[in-house]
Amino acid sequence: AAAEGPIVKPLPPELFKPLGTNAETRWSALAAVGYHVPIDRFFVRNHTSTPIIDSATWRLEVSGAGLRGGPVSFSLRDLHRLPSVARSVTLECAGNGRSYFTSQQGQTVSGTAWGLGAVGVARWRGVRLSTVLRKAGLSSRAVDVQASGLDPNYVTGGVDLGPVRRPLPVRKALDDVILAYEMNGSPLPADHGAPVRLVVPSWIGSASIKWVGRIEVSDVPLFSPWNTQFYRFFGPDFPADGRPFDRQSIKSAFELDPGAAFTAGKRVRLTGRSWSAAGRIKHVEVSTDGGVRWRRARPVGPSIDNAWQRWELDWKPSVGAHSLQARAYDVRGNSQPEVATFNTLGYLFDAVVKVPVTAA
Ligand code: MTE
Ligand code: MO
Repeated sequence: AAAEGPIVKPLPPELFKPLGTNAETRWSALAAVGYHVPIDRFFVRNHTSTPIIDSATWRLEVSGAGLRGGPVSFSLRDLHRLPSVARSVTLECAGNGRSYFTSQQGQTVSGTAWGLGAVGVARWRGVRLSTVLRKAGLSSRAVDVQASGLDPNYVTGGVDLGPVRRPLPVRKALDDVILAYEMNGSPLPADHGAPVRLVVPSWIGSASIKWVGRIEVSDVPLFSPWNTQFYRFFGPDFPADGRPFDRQSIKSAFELDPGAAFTAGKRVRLTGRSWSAAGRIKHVEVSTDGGVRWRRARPVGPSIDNAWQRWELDWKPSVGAHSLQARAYDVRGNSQPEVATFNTLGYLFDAVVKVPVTAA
């Protein structure tokens, strides 16, 4: 794997906000697109940088004491010959919405200061991880399954933490995880994990390991810094060594950027999307008066499990400053709270976001 830039694809400023080695999608860039987020505006979250991998020589090595035999290796062509599946699945960084802990709740958190643009739904095609594990000789002793990325090792505070990796319990690995080689009908692009990445539905984005080179199948529990040091809740409400989590939360976003300007007295169509890792979105409420009155938004298109629900609502703004809010309810009875649970690393912000807009 040759190292390239942090991100290889173009990042036009009207589509992305760059954040260090990452880029977040501008929500205004989703107003004009359909259910799936096109590759040219899908967010990128890189711990280090995007490697360029030759798919002709790339191999996936599956090994470990959770297999009946020795290591088994697959080429991309081998994977293409196995039965494929395609699913629309949300990929969302655990830190999505982190900046609102500070701007709405006045709390200090560390990590990339994402707005709401570290999320996207794409159509992923690939092979079920279960198919590959069974072909590799999965044994009944298997406990955890851990994919490692071929991107440069993550070095922080002078310590080399090794390749980006995180274990999955074998039960999840066999359930709905995909080894994806296509995104929205195209071969997986470099920045999103070419030639092959994991897509782990309902889990935080960090579990969906990009540029997979190796899968370890273990007969004992595995640990990595990506579930012992990061991606845990730390803070006054949690144990000293933090509380681990794996599932994403529930959120809503308007397809506009904070500070958007409208024409007073003229009807506008507000559009947005809501999503929940716990199940399909049931309905969405919108307030245009700072949370006093709430109206049901009209659903647009499908509400897909592990993906999102698009919605719209018409509004005639008066002159002045306004605060727009959207609140989603899923089929499991979850909804968005007024205040998100504080944790020092700023994960899983799920509260209703107040979006300032003006009309003149
Ligand atoms: N996989 C590898 N190998 N290296 C990474 O830095 N970042 C993870 C995950 N997979 C990462 C990775 C994180 S934190 C997220 S949120 C998603 O990839 C982002 O996927 P995307 O860049 O395709 O949007
Ligand atoms: Mo992430």
